[in-house]
Amino acid sequence: MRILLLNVPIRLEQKPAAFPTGLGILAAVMKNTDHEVDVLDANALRIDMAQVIEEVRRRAPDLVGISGLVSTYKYQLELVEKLKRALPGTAVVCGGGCATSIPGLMLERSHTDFVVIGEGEKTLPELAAALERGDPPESVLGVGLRSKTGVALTEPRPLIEDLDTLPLPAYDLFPMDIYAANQIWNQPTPSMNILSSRGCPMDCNFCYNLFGRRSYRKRGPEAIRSEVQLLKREYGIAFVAFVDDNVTITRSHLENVCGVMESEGVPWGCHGRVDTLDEARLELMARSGCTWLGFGVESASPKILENMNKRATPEAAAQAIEKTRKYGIFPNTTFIIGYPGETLETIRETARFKIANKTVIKDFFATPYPGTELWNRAKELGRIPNEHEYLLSLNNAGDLTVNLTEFSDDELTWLRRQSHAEVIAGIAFKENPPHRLAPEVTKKLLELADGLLSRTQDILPEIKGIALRWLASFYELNHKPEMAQRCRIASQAFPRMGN
Ligand code: B12
Ligand code: SF4
Repeated sequence: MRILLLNVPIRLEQKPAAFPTGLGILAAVMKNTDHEVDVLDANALRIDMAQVIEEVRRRAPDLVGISGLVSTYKYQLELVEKLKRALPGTAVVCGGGCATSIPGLMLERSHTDFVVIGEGEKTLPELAAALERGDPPESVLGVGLRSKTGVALTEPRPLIEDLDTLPLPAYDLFPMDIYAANQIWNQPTPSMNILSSRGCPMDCNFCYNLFGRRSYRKRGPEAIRSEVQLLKREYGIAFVAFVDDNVTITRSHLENVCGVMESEGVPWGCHGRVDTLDEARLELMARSGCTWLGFGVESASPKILENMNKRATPEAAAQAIEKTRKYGIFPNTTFIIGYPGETLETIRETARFKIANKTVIKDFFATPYPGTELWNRAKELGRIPNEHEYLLSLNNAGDLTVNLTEFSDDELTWLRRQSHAEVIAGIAFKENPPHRLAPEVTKKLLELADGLLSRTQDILPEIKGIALRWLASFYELNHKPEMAQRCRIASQAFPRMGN
């Protein structure tokens, strides 16, 4: 059978940097069968849909396997439609985050023949073999299909117990020069993303766990080493991004990863959880070449963190940021605005936290993904009356797709933008005392103060006080004591920020 694996475009506003690891492993698995395997990576090549259809038509596969996240739902519906029209005899199978989280909808709303739910390494070869032999696909675990009575899902596919039994991704079938050349997390190139584990043992209720809860499995050090060595040898990789949910959660696993990376001598980064980032772990990570560490702070409001079931505190997050910096690793924090229960006060708590911890990052909007608790909550709140319509509108979580708060959409959008501006201003004034500034920086800060003081609506009542105290020092330094005194007196009308 001729099999074509197709990666759909994602985040067209950025250069393609994230190698599709799941599809890469599937390609390697299929290479080890009797089938002929080929890849069309529409994300890396950035070809439009007409070119995709043309290319598929040219290659004339018997089966097309499409991979995409739920945010590519709209694209996938259109693609499947056009594929089935262009090549009616070709079986279409959708897998990945979209098919796994909404198998029923994918079958109802598109003409895909099958969806594969969860891990595809065993399911896809079995499905392809069944189709080739003419066996009933109903016998294959982890598949969604159409039956006489409608949509049917076969029994779930058990998880792959030992990840080390899987082959390395078939990198040679992908346009690796494109992926390697584009920066991941602003780190050096050539770079590549890999995984040292699958799943996450935690249960944050906005997070979609693709492989189900209790699915946390780790790769052994030798498997990780062989992949890093291959990437060094074939692509001269200068940075490895571990995109696992969580590399720091188990000390023994982190030690394995650090051991491999230290001996391979390649700088690396990963995601972790704030409550696991103690000094011993950070020291080990820094020593082994870790330069970037991402963690979700999400909110500095204990109430919102509880709503999220984040099981972490703002204090732990502040400590994690401080210690990460202490060891020379860049802490990349992420935050969410607009969770159910968000108020002006919880937004303020988060903005104050960012200023105190000098983290400049725009919030994501709380975005419910099917299969999460947040999705259930959004449905209970009546905010997703039509799933199909809602899913069509999904894109980046920087866009407001559904409002889960009591604010209006305009208010929530304004709050996100304005709190970001105030955080930038707060950090800029605190970090840049007027006495040691280049003239162009001084000019920028004067403009910033001007803009801030002429505003009528602030999120942080203390932000004008910060600007006024900075102006007071500026005028003092420039021998304008009266102006300085006026600013100092004016600043007293505003509360001071905690630290
Ligand atoms: C790298 C990554 C990305 C990359 C792209 C990844 C890609 N092309 O695969 C980038 C950075 C672009 C990205 C973006 C986003 N991401 Co992301 N991302 C990840 C991350 C960290 C790793 C993905 C990965 O490699 N997984 C491991 C591999 C082994 O699994 P897999 O790819 O799913 O493949 C397996 C199966 O799904 C299946 N399979 C996959 N494809 C196919 C195809 C066929 C034919 C078959 C049969 C089977 C099959 O078999 C594979 C092997 O078992 C995951 C979290 C995680 N740790 O998994 C989130 C994750 C996939 N992302 C997610 C989300 C929500 C997003 C965003 C929407 C978030 C945002 N902030 O806006 C954006 C997309 C925005 C947009 N404009 O569309 C969710 C997915 C939700 C969902 N239901 O799809 C995840 C799970 C994070 C989470 N916990 O919420 N992401
Ligand atoms: S947000 Fe992070 S810690 Fe929470 S469940 Fe998802 S991956 Fe795990």
